[in-house]
Amino acid sequence: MAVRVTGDPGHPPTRGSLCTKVSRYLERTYHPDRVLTPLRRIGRKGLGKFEPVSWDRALEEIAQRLGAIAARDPQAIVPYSYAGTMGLVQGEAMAQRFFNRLGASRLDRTICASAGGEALQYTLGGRIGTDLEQFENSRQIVFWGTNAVASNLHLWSRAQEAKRRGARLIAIDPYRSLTADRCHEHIALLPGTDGALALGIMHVLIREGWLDRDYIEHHTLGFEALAERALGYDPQRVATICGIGAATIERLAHDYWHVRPTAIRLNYGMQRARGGGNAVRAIACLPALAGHWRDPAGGLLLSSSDAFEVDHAALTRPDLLAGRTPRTINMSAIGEALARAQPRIEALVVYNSNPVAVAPQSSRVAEGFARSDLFTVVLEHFLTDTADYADMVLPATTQLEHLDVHKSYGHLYIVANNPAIEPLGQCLPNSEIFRRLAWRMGLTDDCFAETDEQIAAKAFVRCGAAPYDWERVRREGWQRLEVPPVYAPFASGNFPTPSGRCEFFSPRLAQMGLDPVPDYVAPYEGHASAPDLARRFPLAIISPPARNFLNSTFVNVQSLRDTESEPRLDIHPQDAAARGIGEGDWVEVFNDRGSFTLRARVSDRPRPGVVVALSIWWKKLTADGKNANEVTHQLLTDLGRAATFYDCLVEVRRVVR
Ligand SMILES: Nc1nc2c(c(=O)[nH]1)N[C@H]1C(S)=C(S)[C@@H](COP(=O)(O)OP(=O)(O)OC[C@H]3O[C@@H](n4cnc5c(=O)[nH]c(N)nc54)[C@H](O)[C@@H]3O)O[C@H]1N2
Ligand SMILES: Nc1nc2c(c(=O)[nH]1)N[C@H]1C(S)=C(S)[C@@H](COP(=O)(O)OP(=O)(O)OC[C@H]3O[C@@H](n4cnc5c(=O)[nH]c(N)nc54)[C@H](O)[C@@H]3O)O[C@H]1N2
Ligand SMILES: [Mo]
Repeated sequence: MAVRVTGDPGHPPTRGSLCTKVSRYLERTYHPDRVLTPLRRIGRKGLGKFEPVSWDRALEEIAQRLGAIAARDPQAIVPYSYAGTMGLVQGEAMAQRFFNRLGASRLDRTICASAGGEALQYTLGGRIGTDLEQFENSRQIVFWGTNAVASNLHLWSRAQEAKRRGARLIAIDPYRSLTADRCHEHIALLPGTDGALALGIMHVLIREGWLDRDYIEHHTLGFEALAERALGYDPQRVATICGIGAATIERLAHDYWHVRPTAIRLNYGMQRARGGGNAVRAIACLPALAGHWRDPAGGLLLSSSDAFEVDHAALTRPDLLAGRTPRTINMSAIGEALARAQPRIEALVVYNSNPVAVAPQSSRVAEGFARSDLFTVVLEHFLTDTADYADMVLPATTQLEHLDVHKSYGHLYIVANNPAIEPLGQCLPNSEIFRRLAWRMGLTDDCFAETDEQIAAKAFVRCGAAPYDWERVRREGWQRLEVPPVYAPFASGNFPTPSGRCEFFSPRLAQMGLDPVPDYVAPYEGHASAPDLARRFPLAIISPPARNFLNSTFVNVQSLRDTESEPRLDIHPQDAAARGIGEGDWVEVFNDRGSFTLRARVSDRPRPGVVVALSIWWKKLTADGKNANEVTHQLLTDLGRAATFYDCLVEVRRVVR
C-alpha cells in the first residue's frame, strides 16, 4: 500500500514541491469509486449503468466488434486520447501501434497546444525556449496568458525568487488571476487580442529604434516585412482593439527594451482564440527584435518539448500502416465528426481523455457519444462523463501502479515513473490493455510482445548530447538533458528553422498560401468582428482550469472539490448590476449553442465585458449536469487547427433554483 506522495528535493526544477492536486494523488488512487473490473453497459448510453464482466469476456467482445468493423473499413474505428497521462509508454506507444496496424483513422491531437506549437515551429523552428531554472535571474518577467500560480507552480516559484531580487512581474490577462494578483502590473486586455498587442509593442520598438540590430541582421529573417506590418499597428489603434490605454503599450515597449534581461512566460491563454497561432508568432518575434535571447534569463518559454528527442517511430511504429493513409479526425471537432464524418465513425476507443467534459460544444459531443450505432470503449480510472456513454469500460492503472518514462514541456529533465504498488483490483496499464487486445485480434507482430521496460528503453533517441540510458534514468529517477548548465538556446542564433534564423517572415507559410508575416487575426466572436452576435450575446466567456483540478482530472476527489466548492461565474460588478445579479445568485450562461447554470461571484477580477468560469467541472457533479463547454464552439485556430475555447460570446441572466 502506498502511504505518502512526496517530491524529491534533489530534483532541480521542482525542488521537491508538489502542487496541491498531486499531493492528493493517494486519494485519487485509493478512491472508493475507482473502476476495478471491466464493465459492460446495461442501461441507456449516458446513464452510467454497468455490470462487471471478466477481462476474457470484455476483450473477446471488443475484438469481435472491432474486427468486424475493420474487415469493412478500419477507418470507421477512431482513437480518442490526450493528456490523462503524458507518459511515453502509457500514452501513445502500444496504443498507436495497435491503431496503425489496424489502419484506423488517425487523430489530430489539437485540443491543447497545437496552435502555439505550430506558431513556434514556423518562427523559432520548434518548441524550445528559456530554461525554467533561469527565470530567477530575470529582471522582468511577463506572464502572458498564463496563470502560473495555478498551472505552473515550479516556474512561479522561480519568479518569486526573481521578485525577491527586485524583478518586475507583469501579467497580461483579461482576468485578474491568482498570478495577476501577485504581479506588479496587470494588463487586462480583451480576450483574443494579444496579436495586436504584440504588434503594437513592435511598432514602438521600431519607431524608437529600440532594436538589437546586430542580432536582427545575423539571426533573423524578414525584418523589413515585419516592420511594414507593425507600421499599421500604432498604439492608438492597438489600444482600441485591445481595450487598454495607448500609454500602457508605450510603457510596455519602453520597459521591454530597457529592462534586461526580460523573459516572457507565454502560455495558452491567447492560443484558444481564432488568431491564437498568429498571436504566438507575433509574441515569439519580440525577443529576437530586442536581443533578449542573448541572456540565459531572457527570451521566452512556451514549451520545452522539442528539446527532447523522442523516438516516435520506435514508439508508435507508423510503418505498421504499410503504405495506407487513413483519414485524420480532429479531436477538437469530435462532435461534428461523430455527426457527419464519412465514412461514418462506427467505433471509438477513448483513453487518457474525457471528451464529453472537455471537448467544445459539449451537447454535440454528448449527442455523438449517445448514437446507438456507435461502439465505444473507454479505458479509465473512474466513471467519468465520457465513460458513462461507453459500451465497455476497461479499468486502467494510475501512475502509482504502472511503469513509464516522461519528457517535460516546461523543464529539461527526463523522468522515470517507477511503479510503487501492484495494480489495484483487475486494473491493467493502457499498454497491457492494447497488447492483449492486439493478441486477441490475432495481430502477431513482434512489437506487441514488447514489455513496458523495453518500450521505455527506446523512448528517446538521445539525452541531449549524451546517449539515452533508461537504466540510469530508472535508477536515479530523473536526468537532465545533456545541455549546457547555463542554457541559452538562441544566444547566437542557431534556430532550428530551415534558414537557421528566427523567421519573422516564414517562407514555409508563404508556400502554403498563408500569411507569411504575423498579423492580428480577430476572434470569431468579438464585438468588432461579430457585431450582430455581440448585440445578442455581449459578454466574452473564458473557462481556464481551476487551481485544484487538472482539466477534468481530480474533480471527483472530495478534498479538492471541497476547496473549489462549486462551479462559479466571476462577473464584474457593472455587468452584474446591469442584469440584476447579486453575489451568490444562480445565473444561467447561454448562447445559441447551449447553456449552463452556476452561482455568480461578483468581483472586479474579470474586466467588464468578460465573465470567467474556472473549469473543467464534471458535468454530472454540477447542479444542472452541464459545464462551460456547453457554450463553446468547434471552430479552429488560424494555425494548428486547435480548439478556440476562449473565443466565445454569451449572455448571462439571473435564475431562481
Ligand atoms: N492546476 C492546474 N495546472 C495545470 C492544468 C490544470 O488544469 N490545472 N492544466 C495543464 C494544462 S493541460 C495546460 S495546457 C496548462 C495551461 O496553462 P496556462 O496556459 O498557463 O493556463 P492557465 O493557468 O489557465 O492560464 C491561462 C490564463 O490565460 C487567460 N486568458 C484567457 N484568454 C486570454 C487571452 O485571450 N489573452 C490572454 N493574454 N490571456 C487570456 C486566462 O484568464 C488564464 O488566467 O496548464 C497545465 N497545468
Ligand atoms: N472549456 C475548456 N475546455 C478545455 C480547456 C479549457 O481551458 N477550457 N482546456 C483544454 C486543455 S488545455 C486540455 S489539455 C484538455 C484536456 O482534456 P483531457 O486530455 O481529456 O484531460 P482530462 O480532463 O484531465 O481527462 C483525462 C482523463 O484520463 C484519465 N487518465 C489519467 N491517467 C490515465 C491512464 O494512465 N490511463 C487511462 N486509461 N486513463 C487515464 C483520467 O482519469 C481522466 O478522466 O481539455 C481542454 N478543454
Ligand atoms: Mo492542456
